[in-house]
Amino acid sequence: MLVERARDGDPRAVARLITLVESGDETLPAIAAALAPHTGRAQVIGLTGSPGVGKSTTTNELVRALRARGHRVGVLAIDPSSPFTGGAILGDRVRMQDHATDPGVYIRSMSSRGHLGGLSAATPQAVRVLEGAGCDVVLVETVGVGQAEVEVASLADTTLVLLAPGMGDAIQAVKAGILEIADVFVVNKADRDGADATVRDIQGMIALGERGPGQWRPQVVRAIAARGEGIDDIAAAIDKHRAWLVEHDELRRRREARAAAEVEAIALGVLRARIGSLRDGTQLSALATEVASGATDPYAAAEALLAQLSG
Ligand SMILES: Nc1nc2c(ncn2[C@@H]2O[C@H](COP(=O)(O)OP(=O)(O)OP(=O)(O)O)[C@@H](O)[C@H]2O)c(=O)[nH]1
Ligand SMILES: [Mg+2]
Repeated sequence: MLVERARDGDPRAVARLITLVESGDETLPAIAAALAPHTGRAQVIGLTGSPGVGKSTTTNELVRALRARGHRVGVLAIDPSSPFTGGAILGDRVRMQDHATDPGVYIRSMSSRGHLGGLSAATPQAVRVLEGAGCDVVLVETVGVGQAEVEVASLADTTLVLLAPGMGDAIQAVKAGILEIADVFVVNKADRDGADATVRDIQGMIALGERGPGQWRPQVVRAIAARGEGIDDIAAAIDKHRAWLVEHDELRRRREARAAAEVEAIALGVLRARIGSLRDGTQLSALATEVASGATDPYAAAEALLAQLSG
């Protein structure tokens, strides 16, 4: 019923479904089954970058541009570290306030903490909810703190990495392995000193990267998101990347890789939960006693454990 109401465009049903996803609710398999026929078509765009670089401001402007094209848009702002639920990162809400009353836009902040498979499992399901609710495009904002941004890249069709002048961001980008995940670099806050140098640094790094024929060459776009400048260029870079994805059958490949990761994360989560329940029982402790005393080895014990789980 919730899924039907979400499909009818009831924002409270959408919010409720995402809360269920966020909390790893036991009804998720049923929700996923109900959503499945309505998913797989939305364009997913990831935005990542250091705290305060302008992700939410850029997202807000991109939503405006996408709305002007007539798209229904979903926004997920993921906070991988904080334990808040169901609510909002205040800053995100304020920055995206422009669209708060637009029925063609869903904006949601979510925490993935506590979810079985972490960000990698919860976010794709939240994307499905938004797709189910009729969103043509879903923007996913994640603060670039290590692993999270690599995960956001794995679930997006196109990943934007935002940088700002100064702050040694370009060097940081290489350290964190961001060069590999960025389809488009946005040098935001181009109203500040050093934007040219940052653009040059990034372009230099891109030039150094090895790329075979037909491979995507990351685009570099400058923007002043706070003034809505450069947003058309960002949209054009996204379109160009999208066309490349389709032309090289990369869209299908990325989506299948994403689905594989999703299935794996769910399966591992289930497995972990089952092993957790064994830990309290006698089976695992009996095996542990044998391993500790040298009666058996840990590999054989692990095989025995897996056999019990699937048996
Ligand atoms: N000077 C300048 N400031 C900007 C620009 N874009 C955004 N800002 C400001 O930078 C601050 C942070 O912007 P946000 O959009 O919240 O940044 P964010 O990356 O979403 O931040 P977190 O979600 O906290 O990581 C705000 O005060 C914005 O007004 C810009 O192009 N130029
Ligand atoms: Mg933000």
